[in-house]
Amino acid sequence: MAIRTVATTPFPGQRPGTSGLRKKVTAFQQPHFLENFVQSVFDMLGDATGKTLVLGGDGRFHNRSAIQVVLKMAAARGFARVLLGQGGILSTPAASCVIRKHGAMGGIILSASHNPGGPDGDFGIKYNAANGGPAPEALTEAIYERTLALAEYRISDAPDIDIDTRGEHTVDGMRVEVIDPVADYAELMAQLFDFGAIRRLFAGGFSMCFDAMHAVCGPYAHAILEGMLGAPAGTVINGVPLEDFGGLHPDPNPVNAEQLIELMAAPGAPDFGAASDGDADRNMIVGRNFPVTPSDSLAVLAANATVAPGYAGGLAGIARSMPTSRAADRVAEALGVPCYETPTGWKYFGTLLDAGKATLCGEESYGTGSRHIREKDGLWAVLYWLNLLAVRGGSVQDIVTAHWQRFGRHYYSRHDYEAISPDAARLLMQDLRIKLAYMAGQKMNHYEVQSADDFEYTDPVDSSHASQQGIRIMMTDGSRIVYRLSGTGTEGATLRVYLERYEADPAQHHLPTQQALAGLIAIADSVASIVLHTGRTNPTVIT
Ligand code: G16
Repeated sequence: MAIRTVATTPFPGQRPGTSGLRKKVTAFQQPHFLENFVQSVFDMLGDATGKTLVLGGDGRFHNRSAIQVVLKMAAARGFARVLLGQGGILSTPAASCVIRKHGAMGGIILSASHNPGGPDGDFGIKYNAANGGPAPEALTEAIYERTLALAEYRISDAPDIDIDTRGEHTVDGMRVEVIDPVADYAELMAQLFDFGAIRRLFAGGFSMCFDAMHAVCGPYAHAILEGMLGAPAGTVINGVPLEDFGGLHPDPNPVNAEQLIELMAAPGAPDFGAASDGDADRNMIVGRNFPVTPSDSLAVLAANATVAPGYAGGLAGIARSMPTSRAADRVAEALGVPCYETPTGWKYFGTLLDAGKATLCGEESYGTGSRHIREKDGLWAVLYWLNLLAVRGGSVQDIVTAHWQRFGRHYYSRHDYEAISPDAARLLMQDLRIKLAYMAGQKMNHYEVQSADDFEYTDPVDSSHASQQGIRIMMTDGSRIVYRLSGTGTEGATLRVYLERYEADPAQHHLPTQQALAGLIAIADSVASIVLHTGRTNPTVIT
């Protein structure tokens, strides 16, 4: 067997987005496309001699063939060992857990997360560093620069290995250990949560539906919920990972997880519902006919953090992405701990977690997590809720409405305009930036603008700086409108409009969300001239 050096030319557009490089499967199927990116990642890493790389993906179409390519390139790069999830499967949180537990140099995760899969769907790749977290911005930019100058890559001509059988294999002298993708992760969950209390909850007849959306969380949910915690068989639905997610869009929100939402609204609904996404890092929590917003979920978990043994010592701080509602800020204030506001992207939480400044983190995009790993973690959030329900009793709705009574309610919604023209999207944002300077003091319907800006962030730990992270219009009553362009889409551009209104009065906590936000929605549409710029009269998705 030999290492081949293959001449190549750069592909434009290999800049990682909010979370790694995401493109259509057909883009990744072009000769050299994947190899170029992997080589660019490897070129930016230090000496790999004697080091371990973790490898796995969400099982989507193209995962298995990409795994073989990465293995052969890792052998050519000189890694001593690869820990590979059996069948090429590793959820994003499990990969983060395995990197940390086994002291790996880093990991490659093959996933386009919540994006649709299949031959016509999306594929993705991201590099996670030794702390288990997404590569920081400085590294992803360096990788991108490298892709633009790449002239060759190195790959072993060793044959493909059997990735379905656990145990040791060799690729050109590099050891490949095919591991159980669930074991390390399950062990960690059992350390954090009161599995005894949750087992008793299920034994007492508590019912749950977990929708794995035919994505990677299925094996984890089966093993932990039905296996270790004794939930009845059938608790996990859509639990077999499929290459095209069974045609589902594995994005756990009330629009895409329609089957679960309908079930939870039907007579005889289970006590508790939850769903996770393509790579199992996102989660949605649903009570009986009662979806919980991710922002509220973070705030509720923060307010009740100490119910779980792994967090019995309390919180050092909370972190949320800027567009996430400020429900968590109120909890942080009550607890007397700091609340950090970061740009969108889990990578921005890494330094805060490493420095012990934040214990819980969350994002409006159905992401919640903690210091236990360096990624958001879908099943972890579900187990936290189960632990809370087991200790506190009552329903999901009881817990959330009691929380609103204590802290007030942050009505919250996100309106997405998908696949719009990138030029139109840029122009819309540009126009908004021009308007920022004279917005303060303007009266809009019954709102008055207190301030408006383009969010900038200086990391309190490493002082790295990020600018143009979303346009914020803040009202005097605490309401907000935020505009951002998505960094994870693969078709045209996606405009996200985030709407938030604070309501202290419990008598006003029962309104339908879109109704409660109607005034702000009208302002958001007109200030940004959304119809004029995009030609769209309605959002594609409202969550
Ligand atoms: C990724 C990031 C998240 C981010 C989300 C949405 O999630 O990890 O931090 O909130 O994208 O990003 P955008 O608004 O730019 O599309 P995932 O689950 O897709 O990896």
